[in-house]
Amino acid sequence: MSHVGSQHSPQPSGPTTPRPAVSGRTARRIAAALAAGAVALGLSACGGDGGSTTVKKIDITFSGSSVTPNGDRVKVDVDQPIDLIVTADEPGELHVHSEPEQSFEYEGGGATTTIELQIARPGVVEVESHDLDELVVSLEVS
Ligand SMILES: [Cu+2]
Repeated sequence: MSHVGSQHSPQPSGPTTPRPAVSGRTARRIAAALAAGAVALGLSACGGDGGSTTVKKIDITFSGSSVTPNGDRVKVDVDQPIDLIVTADEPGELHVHSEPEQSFEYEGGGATTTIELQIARPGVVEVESHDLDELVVSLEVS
């Protein structure tokens, strides 16, 4: 019999079994799902929580040894643009107790200086004049 050898040909078995051909398609599906997830994350990061983007303007007047306002609480949103509009008879510096702290110089002689700031996290941020040792406003950031 000339075909005996073929009857004893080894069966494919064990680790040499070829894998099903779907693995490539599965990998593409996973990649697509990851991409969709990334888009969703991007949207939620940019969409915000409806916080105001309207500029909050706070007028501050220094005259002699007094300042107006003098310890008022002002509510602002996280990342809302804030303009401190400072009119002063003497030049000085405002201290913003955010993280990190910031200080801004303003002009004197009755000039008006606009200081722009934004607070990135919720909390209470005090704006002080160290020249007068006075609390000007407390920003309630939420
Ligand atoms: Cu300070």
